Amino acid sequence: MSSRWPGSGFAIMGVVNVTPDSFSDGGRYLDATAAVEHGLQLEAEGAAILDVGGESTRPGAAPVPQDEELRRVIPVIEGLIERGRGVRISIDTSKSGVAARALAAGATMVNDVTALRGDPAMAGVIAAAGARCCLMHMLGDPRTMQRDPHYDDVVGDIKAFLEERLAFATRAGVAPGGILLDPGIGFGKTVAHNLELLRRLDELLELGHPLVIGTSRKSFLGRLTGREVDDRVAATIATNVLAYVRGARVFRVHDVAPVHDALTVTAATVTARWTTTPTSTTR
Ligand code: HH2
Repeated sequence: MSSRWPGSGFAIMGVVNVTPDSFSDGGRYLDATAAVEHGLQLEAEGAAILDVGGESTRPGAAPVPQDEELRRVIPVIEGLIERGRGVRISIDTSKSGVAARALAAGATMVNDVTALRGDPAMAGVIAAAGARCCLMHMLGDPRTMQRDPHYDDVVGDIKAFLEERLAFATRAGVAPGGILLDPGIGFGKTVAHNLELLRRLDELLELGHPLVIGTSRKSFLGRLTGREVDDRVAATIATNVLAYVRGARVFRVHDVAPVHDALTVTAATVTARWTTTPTSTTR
């Protein structure tokens, strides 16, 4: 059984990267059939949303021309809509042309890591389609973002940035009820910045929008644990549980099943909605 957002507390956004060079799963699902099968598996494991991306955002990633990005993602979105059991599709792109085609193919959300700064037509495309969008913080761009990032106050600076982007999006006609916010873990942040953001995530709740968090397999977890990218599930779970406790409700992850279990238990504990019946056991 999967948790749906909104309503039952949290939503998992499963990552479907149709790229040769994503940092943790590049090349694994470049073929549309493999990507669709992978997405269906993530839905079965509890993902309420699938985030389909055709261009890596890792530091130094090569830019992908629009035609190639479309060739990668559109068949996957069509396949997931045809064969999925109602899973919602988010398109992870910064190009308005890709967003428009993805929305026409059935996606209902745009996850733009530039927060509508990359393509001047993006906000209009989202507004015209009445789609949801995720506005994420990034310092600089993927080529430069990890070069000695600096903030006066990492949480305060990111909060101000997201507030300004929210105002921009709503002025452009994006429905405020469909806007999600993401501090952009790993996008122009040191290990200390990422940890401070997780520790003080609740301060971003004051912006009044659902918070998305994406820590999955990221390098700061490798720096903390000494583990390689494929061996960071426990670290990913720890950060997602903490983010839930601090108020995040949408969790962008590669390893859906274990994170879903962890958040189910966390949500039941924190919200105390689980009722004890006379026949239930305590262990
Ligand atoms: N992280 C990545 C990509 N997109 N979107 C949001 N909203 N939040 C994130 O934290 C986020 C994101 C990076 O992860 P991944 O997709 O696995 O890697 P790559 O960009 O190399 O494809």
